[in-house]
Amino acid sequence: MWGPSHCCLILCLWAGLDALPVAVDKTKVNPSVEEIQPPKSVDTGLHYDRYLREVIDFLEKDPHFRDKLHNTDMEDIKQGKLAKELDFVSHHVRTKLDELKRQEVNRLRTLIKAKQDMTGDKGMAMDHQALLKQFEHLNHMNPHTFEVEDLDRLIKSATNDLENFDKEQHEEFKKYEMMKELDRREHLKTLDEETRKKEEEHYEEMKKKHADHPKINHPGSQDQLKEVWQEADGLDPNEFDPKTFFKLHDTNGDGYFDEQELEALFTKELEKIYDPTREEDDMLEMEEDRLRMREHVMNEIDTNKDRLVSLDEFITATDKKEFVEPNGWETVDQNPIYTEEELKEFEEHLAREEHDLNLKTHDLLKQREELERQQEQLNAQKMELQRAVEHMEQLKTQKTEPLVQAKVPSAVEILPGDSQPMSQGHQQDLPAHS
Ligand SMILES: [Ca+2]
Ligand SMILES: [Ca+2]
Repeated sequence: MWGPSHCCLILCLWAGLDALPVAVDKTKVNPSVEEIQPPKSVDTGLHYDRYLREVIDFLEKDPHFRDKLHNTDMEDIKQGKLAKELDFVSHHVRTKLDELKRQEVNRLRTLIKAKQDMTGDKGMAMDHQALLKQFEHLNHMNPHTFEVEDLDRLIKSATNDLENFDKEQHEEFKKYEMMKELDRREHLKTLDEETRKKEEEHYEEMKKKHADHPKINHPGSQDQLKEVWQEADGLDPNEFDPKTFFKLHDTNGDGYFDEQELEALFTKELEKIYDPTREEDDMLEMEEDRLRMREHVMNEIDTNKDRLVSLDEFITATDKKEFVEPNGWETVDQNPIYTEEELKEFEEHLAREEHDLNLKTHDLLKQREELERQQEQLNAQKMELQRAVEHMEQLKTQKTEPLVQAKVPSAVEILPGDSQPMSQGHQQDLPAHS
């Protein structure tokens, strides 16, 4: 999709997009071997992914803008210098961007509407303008045209969100590990003395088994890359050449190592530690190790901080002393991820959440009881009403029967010596009907 003249921003954003790992299904205990390969992402996970991609696509079509992108460095881009160049792009591109923005605003409106429908606020008047404020990747005050501010906001939101992505991944992983440990401890409590001892022993044994693996090379070091060169590429280690190596592993041929291409380089290393068929290896820990390796190498090599490794940056790194004589590398399991204190805090946090949930459930149950009570009352009222209607109908028939009889007086009424006095009404009615 991208030509050879990729600019820094597009590469940076695009690399960020491509490098984002697909969320791993934590319920899968034994992922297949293919899953060890770095995941190919189709989506950034940013909710405005499509809008972002389309805007970048169209801007790349404008020669002036593309040219400016080449000559603006990442810091200036982040400062908003690039966004100003939007004023010079062709009318055709601007019109298209306006259209994209209108579509995006409409999408956001639909989102807001759907959310309101779900939460049951249907009847309430919607203040779209106010609700649109929560979306920072465009200027909601002007929903019709795509302006400098829109591009500025889009760049800032995307770089910011993508930078935070790794941080969130680490936090998620930490939570996962703490949860795992809490579950294990809870489970131990349910066992009798003897079984518990056995479980504890098994746990320690698995830990030892996991820790027993070949030496891990420092990510990005000559030893590490040489192993890839020899084992994955099938080349002679004595002929290792950084430039050739770079070309071989710049898979999409754009002249840069993006995050995904870097992560792919660590697969050999990770396979030394993790095997999806072994009980003692947790594949989520492998993903954390992969992320840590990539972050480390990116930090060391990517000197202009555009989240990409250019050939120049790579060659400079291979000239350093550390490339040949690196320090050791510690994997996730070699350092505690959380302290006992943090675990306790997390447990309390979970307890609070559970408590809140219980309170909510209690409230809901009470509401249901109240509704049921009201329903019963309504049913009772309905019955009452029905009875009243029946009674009235009875009265009506009782009232009309004597009238019908009045036309032909019954024998009882004309019998002499009848002790039954006739009702007032009958006395008055009779002459009228006779
Ligand atoms: Ca590349
Ligand atoms: Ca770079």
